[in-house]
Amino acid sequence: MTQSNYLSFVNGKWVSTEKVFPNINPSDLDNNAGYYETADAELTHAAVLAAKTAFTDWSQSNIQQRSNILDFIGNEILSRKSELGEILATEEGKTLKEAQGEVGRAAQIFKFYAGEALRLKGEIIPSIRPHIDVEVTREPVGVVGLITPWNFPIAIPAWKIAPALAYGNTVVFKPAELTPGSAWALAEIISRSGLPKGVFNMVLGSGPHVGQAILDNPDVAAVSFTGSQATGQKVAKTCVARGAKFQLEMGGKNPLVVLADANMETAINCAVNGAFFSTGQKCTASSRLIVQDSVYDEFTDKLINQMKSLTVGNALSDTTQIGPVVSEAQLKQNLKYVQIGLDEGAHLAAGGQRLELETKGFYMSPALFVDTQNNMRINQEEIFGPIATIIKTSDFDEAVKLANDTKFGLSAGICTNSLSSARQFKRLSQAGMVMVNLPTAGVDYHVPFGGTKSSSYGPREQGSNAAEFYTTVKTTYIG
Ligand code: TXE
Repeated sequence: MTQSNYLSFVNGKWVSTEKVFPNINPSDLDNNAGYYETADAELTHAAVLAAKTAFTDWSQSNIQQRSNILDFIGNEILSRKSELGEILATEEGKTLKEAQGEVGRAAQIFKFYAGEALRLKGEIIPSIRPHIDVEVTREPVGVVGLITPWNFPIAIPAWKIAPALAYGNTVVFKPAELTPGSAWALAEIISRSGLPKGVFNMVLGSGPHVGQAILDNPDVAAVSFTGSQATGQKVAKTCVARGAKFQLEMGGKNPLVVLADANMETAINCAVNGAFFSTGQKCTASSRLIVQDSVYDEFTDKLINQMKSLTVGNALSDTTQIGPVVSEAQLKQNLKYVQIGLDEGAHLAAGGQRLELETKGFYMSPALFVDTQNNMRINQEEIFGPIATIIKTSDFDEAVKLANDTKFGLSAGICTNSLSSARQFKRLSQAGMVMVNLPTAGVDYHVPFGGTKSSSYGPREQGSNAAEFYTTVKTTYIG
C-alpha cells in the first residue's frame, strides 16, 4: 500500500484512515503531487463532536488570543509564499505567479481578521419604555461546516476559516478532493498556531461521503459552501430541512461590455485577463464579451491576435501564461461546450483544442466564439474553462439588457471612457460586483464579495460583512 503523511486533522490530532488517493498534477500526469488519506462519515462525525465540545470555551475566548493566532497563521503563510504557491500551482494548474498571488491573498485575509477579532461592535439603543436600555450584540453561531472548491484552494478556505475563528466559532473544514495539498499545508500551519484542540478540524475526502456527513450532522449550526449550483442546491435543501444557517457562492456567467468609446488596449487586456487567466477557472471570469458594433471587428481582430501570443504550458514553467485545466472531467466538459457552441451555429474564431505538450497533461488552447447570440447555451451555462464568446450590440441600452439577461449575477464589467455610461452601468447592473475599466475577476480581500440571483445565497463573504454569517444577533433588555 502507498504510504501517506497527509492525514485529516481531528480534535488536535492527525488521524490515519489508510484509504489513500493520489493528488493528480494536471501539468504532468506521470508525476502526481503526493498521496492523501480520505476520511469517511464516521471520522467526520468525530470532527463535529470535537468542534461541538471545543465551542463552549472558544466561544468565550479572549479576543487578543484569537487575534494573535490569526496573525500567526497569516505571517507564516506570507513567509512561505513561494513554497505554498508551488504546491498550489502543481495541484490546481494555475501559473506559479497566479498561485503565489493567491497565497499572498490568503495570508492577508488571516491578518485582516486578526484585526476584525478586535473590532466586533454592538449597539446600545434607548428602549421605548422608561429606564430600560436595549443592547444588540453579536455572538458566534456554533460549529460551522466549511465546504470549498478546487479553483482557489487556499484563498477560499482562508476567507471562510479566518472569520469563522475570529468571531468565536469552531470549524469542520472539507476541502475539494482535487486540491488537498494546499488545504493540508494550511491545516498544518493552523495546527501549530496555538488553537485549543477541536476548535479547527479538517476532514479530507469526497463530497458525497465527507461533505454530505457535514451537511447531515445536526450539530453543525451553519454551512458555508462554494462550488457548483447542483451541489449548492443540495446544501440548501439539507440545511433548510434541519434549520441550519447556510451561505452559498456558486457560478457566474459574467459579462464584459466594451463600448465604442473604450480605450481599446484596456478593453483587450481586461478581456484576456478576465476570460483566460487562471485557465478561465474563476467564478468571476469574463465569459461573455458584449461589444458595440462600431468597434466589433477591431476588438475581435486584436483579441484573436493577443490570444495567439498566449503560452499554454506547465504551471511551474516561467514562460507559461495559461496553465492546464484542473482535471480530465473538467477538460471533457470544456470540449463538450466547444462542440455545443459549434452545433448552435457560433463561429469558433480561435482555439478550443486539446493540446499535446512536452509533459502529459490536461492542456487546451483558449477558445473564442464570435457571432454568438445571448440565448445560446454557451452564453447561458457556466463552462468554467478558457472559453469566451463575443456578442454584438448596437448601443449602451441593449448592452445592459444583454449583460443582465442571465440567471447569474456575480460580477459585471464595462470598458468605456464615458463617466456617465460607467455610472449608469453601475446603477443598472444586476451583478453583486461591478468593474469599470478593469477585468471582471480580481477583487480585494477587505471588502464584500458575492453576487445576486443564482450566483449567491445568504450574506456576502469577506470584509466586515462576514460577521453577518459567522455571528448571530442577541437583543438584551436591561431594566
Ligand atoms: O463542484 P462541486 P466540482 C462549477 C464548475 C465546475 C463544476 C463542478 O462549473 O465545472 O462546478 O466542479 C463538495 N455534499 N464550480 O465538481 O461538486 C465537493 O467535494 C457536500 C464553480 O468541483 O460543487 C467540493 O468540496 N459537499 C465554482 C465542493 O462541494 C459536496 C467552483 C464543490 O464541489 C457534495 C468550483 C455533497 N453531496 C466548481 N458533493 C465557483 N463558481 O467558484 C460535492 N461536495
